[in-house]
Amino acid sequence: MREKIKEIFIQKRHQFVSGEEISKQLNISRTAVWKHIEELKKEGYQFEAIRKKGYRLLNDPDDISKERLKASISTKWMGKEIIYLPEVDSTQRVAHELARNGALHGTVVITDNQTKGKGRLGRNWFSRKGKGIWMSFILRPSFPYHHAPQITLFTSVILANTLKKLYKVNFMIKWPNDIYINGKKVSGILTEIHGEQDQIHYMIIGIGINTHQIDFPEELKEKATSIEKEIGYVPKRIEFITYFFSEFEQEYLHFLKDGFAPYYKQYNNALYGKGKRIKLRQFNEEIEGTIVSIDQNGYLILRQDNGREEKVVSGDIFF
Ligand code: BTX
Repeated sequence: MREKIKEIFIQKRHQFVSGEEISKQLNISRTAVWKHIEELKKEGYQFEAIRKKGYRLLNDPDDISKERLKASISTKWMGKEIIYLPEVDSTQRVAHELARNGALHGTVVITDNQTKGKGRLGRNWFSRKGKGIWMSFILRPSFPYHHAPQITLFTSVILANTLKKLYKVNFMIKWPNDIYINGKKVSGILTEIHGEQDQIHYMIIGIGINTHQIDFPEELKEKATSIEKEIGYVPKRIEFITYFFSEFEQEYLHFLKDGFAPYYKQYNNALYGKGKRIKLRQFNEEIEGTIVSIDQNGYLILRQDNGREEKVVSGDIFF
């Protein structure tokens, strides 16, 4: 019920909404509305209250609008340029368009509602309004093309570290690009590269994080989760974004200098499914084996039935 009351205030931002209006709309008593508003205040929502007019939302702690992000972020380049769109088909598409037109390294496109979120290999990414962080950022790296896959792994480490630092949750990384908590996916990363031969013109890194979603569509119920579901309280998206940008910017310098090697131990410590037998799909081919680890280049090491270890550069894992 509190979620519905929140929605009403957010949709009618800048307008007064009376307790009576809410009570009628949601079919609850005015006392119940008042109690929910008191609870929202404890969560950091601020209201202006005027007799006979009702309440007006002044500040929403989960607001990720451009002004709010700008005020919170203190990085040098990561997220220095922010494009906030209340609704968009895919932040990935917009970021490509901006990058083609010369947008700066570190430019971020973020939305509250993504209607056609993209996953890898033409899959969909479910991005419900206000229930997650749906963003893409542009990088103009100086490293060669063949190092590009490592940036996805590097980003996974930074994401996982952010989760651990802020929420003390037991995260895992499913090679190459998903973050898992308690066996379910909480976040996915999509890296797209534009370049030629040995030169990268730009990369777009898309990140989807389920922050507040409690209910998932039927097909995702068994495999998806959210930060809120796992930690039991409402996380603040702005806090996550601010911390993640600052970590990413700092560590990116090391990544440029030393590559993925300084991060592969952290990745291995969090590697999901170590010792488990899996199927790995690459293009139209399927290999079976047991996950051993990943190496310093970010390749997955699989032990096959004949005992031979094989290094895999890319693919999709199925348990
Ligand atoms: P992926 O292809 O590894 O994962 C997609 C698969 O994950 C889907 O087929 C589905 O089974 C499952 N899935 C879909 N939505 C969710 C969800 N919300 N939570 C958990 N599991 C889900 C991973 O692709 C990369 C996803 C990147 C998404 C970001 S959002 C911002 C940016 N813009 C954009 O269009 N995509 C990226």
